[in-house]
Amino acid sequence: MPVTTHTFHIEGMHCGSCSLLIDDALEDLPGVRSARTALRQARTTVELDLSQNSSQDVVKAIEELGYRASPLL
Ligand SMILES: [Cu+2]
Repeated sequence: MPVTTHTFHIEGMHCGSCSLLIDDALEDLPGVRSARTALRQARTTVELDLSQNSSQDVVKAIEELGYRASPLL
């Protein structure tokens, strides 16, 4: 399955460490090719192979770190 780009809104980030923490956690997920988290925009953009993972798994991984996440269309 091709890699597609997904964007998520994130609530609860306070500093650059928050966005780096999220980048690292998402890049450890199977199927995630890259993650770019933007503190100021309160969002993350993930390149995801949907044959290996779903956008719901990305939300779950972010929420396990203590942030709130929701997919943006
Ligand atoms: Cu922080």
